[in-house]
Amino acid sequence: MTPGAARVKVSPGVFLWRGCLDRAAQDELIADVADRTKHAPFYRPRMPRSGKPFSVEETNFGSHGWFSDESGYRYERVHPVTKLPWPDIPISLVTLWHAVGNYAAAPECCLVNLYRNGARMGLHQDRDEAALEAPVVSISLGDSALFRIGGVSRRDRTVSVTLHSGDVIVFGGESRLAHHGIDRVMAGTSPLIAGGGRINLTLRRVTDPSKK
Ligand code: MD3
Ligand code: FE
Repeated sequence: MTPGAARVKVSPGVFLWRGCLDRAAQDELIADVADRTKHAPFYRPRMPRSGKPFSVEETNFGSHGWFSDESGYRYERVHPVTKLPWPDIPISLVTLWHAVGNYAAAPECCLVNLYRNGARMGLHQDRDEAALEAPVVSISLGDSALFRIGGVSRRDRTVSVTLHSGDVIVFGGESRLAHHGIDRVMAGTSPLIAGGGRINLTLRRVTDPSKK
């Protein structure tokens, strides 16, 4: 898990480490996810108000889990189905956060997104966290995906980048409130996940460590 020299600036505040995780590290993460999803299975969040199910399936690790249903977007301490606390964040991911994040406090949420059968994620902002000065660290596993990022205004122009298995991308500073989404996942581009698909792990600080 050594973030090598290949750090690419995608847009202001956005840095991409291509091939940050080798195949062994990717396999280990998939095993970590499989262990934990036995106790905290994937579920389909629903859109606020309409209740329309997401095409992406989700679960979380850590003290805070991101969740959405008819009542809105929020962080929850327990799994919506099992009502148990979320599993712990794998140590290797906490280490990665500290290696690339340039932020003193620990991550509190690892959102796990599973993309199968044409799942996608529309352009949105992440702003349910109190700790907006903390970066967001995202790890791509499995099939390649076309990621799009714009600016703070929804009308700002966007740039697209293909994310491959093992890529790590860090969003900080002025990009923290940038609009972003996954336009499509390219089926059959990676052998990593049994049955195909893409898993994205997103590490976030939720509470502001200076307000505790
Ligand atoms: C840029 N997930 O779960 S991760 C999400 O690949 C989400 O599953 C996408 O957007 C995925 O909210 C993209 C990359 C990401 C995550 C958070 C960000 C990019 C971000 C926050 C601010 C700016
Ligand atoms: Fe997001």
